Amino acid sequence: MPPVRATKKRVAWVRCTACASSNEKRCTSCGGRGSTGRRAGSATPPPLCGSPTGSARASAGSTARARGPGPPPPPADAWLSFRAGVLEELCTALDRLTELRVRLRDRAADYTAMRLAHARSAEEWARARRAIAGNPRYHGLQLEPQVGLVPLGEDPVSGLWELGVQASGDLPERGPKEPLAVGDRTGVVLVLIPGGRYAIGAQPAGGRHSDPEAAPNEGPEHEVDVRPFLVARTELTQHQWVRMGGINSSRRTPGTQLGHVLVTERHPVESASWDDTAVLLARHGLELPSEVQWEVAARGGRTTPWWTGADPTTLAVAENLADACARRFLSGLNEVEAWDDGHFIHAPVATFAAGRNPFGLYDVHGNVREWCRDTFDLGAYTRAADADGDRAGLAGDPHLRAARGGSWVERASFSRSSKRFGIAPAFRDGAVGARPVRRIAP
Ligand SMILES: [Ca+2]
Repeated sequence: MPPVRATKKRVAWVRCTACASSNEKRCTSCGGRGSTGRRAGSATPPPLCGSPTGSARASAGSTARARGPGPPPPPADAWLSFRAGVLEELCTALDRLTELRVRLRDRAADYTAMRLAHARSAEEWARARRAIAGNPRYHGLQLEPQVGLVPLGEDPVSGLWELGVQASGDLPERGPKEPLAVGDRTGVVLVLIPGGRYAIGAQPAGGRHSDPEAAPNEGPEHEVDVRPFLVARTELTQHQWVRMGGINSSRRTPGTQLGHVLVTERHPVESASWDDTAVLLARHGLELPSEVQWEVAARGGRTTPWWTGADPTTLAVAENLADACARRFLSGLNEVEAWDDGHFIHAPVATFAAGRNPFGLYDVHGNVREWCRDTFDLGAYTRAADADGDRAGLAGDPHLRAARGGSWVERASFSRSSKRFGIAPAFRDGAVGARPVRRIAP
């Protein structure tokens, strides 16, 4: 038997296309898979050594077989578009998250400052609580310390207590017999209005609030049981607005020179929408007044069309309205009062020494009109109001918010205590501002 001749198995040497070394099947140099069986001139290029392409294709193929045929993959451009959309959404969400973190940090700083000041003024609050409880105007009210507010004492003229809003500006020191001073950088000072039954509204004839100019939507005169609340003694100033974190979008900002008038930080903020104002005030525990609260505060217990009296000329030394001065400087003002109050745009708040009403509030009839929180309803005064003046079932135009008081562009008849207006909340008007209120925390 002829010897069996061992046959030598032919080894297919290939050149690894990744590391360029010659190997058998698997590249021993780089550990990858070589270009098995490839010969020069082959039409189909092998996968690269170490490249995931080959194994990935194989894996994808086996996965596809396991899942069945399935839907065809989306076209490449649709896939890219989808990923771009997802990326854009992620970026937008990241921006929002960053903005939210900044706002949360600001809020935390505000509340930290409030807590510290609260602790410092504990003794001050204890004295204020005793004094307020003993003041006959407040009928024994036990006022708990209010976060973010500082007691400023009793006004010597009105006999009402005043409290300052921290983080809204400098808080004034009380002198022995004078009302608190008002400066360019003075913060918000709130007057504590006693609770009780107040009459609001007016009609042309009859009742205590007889007013020949009263429109049907200003009546009927009616009484509301109102609980104590705090209301700013002045319109919100541009300084206060900025200190509280607002962006001043007033048409006439500090430094603007118009004729003989140089606008200062003490001028009221204007051209702020209802929405912007409500949001900013809420950050500081404040809000816009209900129409009930506004009228109670503006009347100061008086029954006449203006707190100054039944004669509009009594406003000449007390309020900034459209007058002879405005006629001289402004074109387009056809109806003005005959007197000259010295101002043709808004004036610094509390300019008129004789402009303090019996509650110690300034500019309620003039300077800038003031937003209220109510939806504007012509029939509101026929509906019941709660102790904060809010009325259930308001059926007015949901796109309008109430505003009260006159302004530097209007005559006295438009500044009466019972006069009511409805303005679109997004509207920015150079003659509309705000006077904040605050409910008392229990
Ligand atoms: Ca006003």
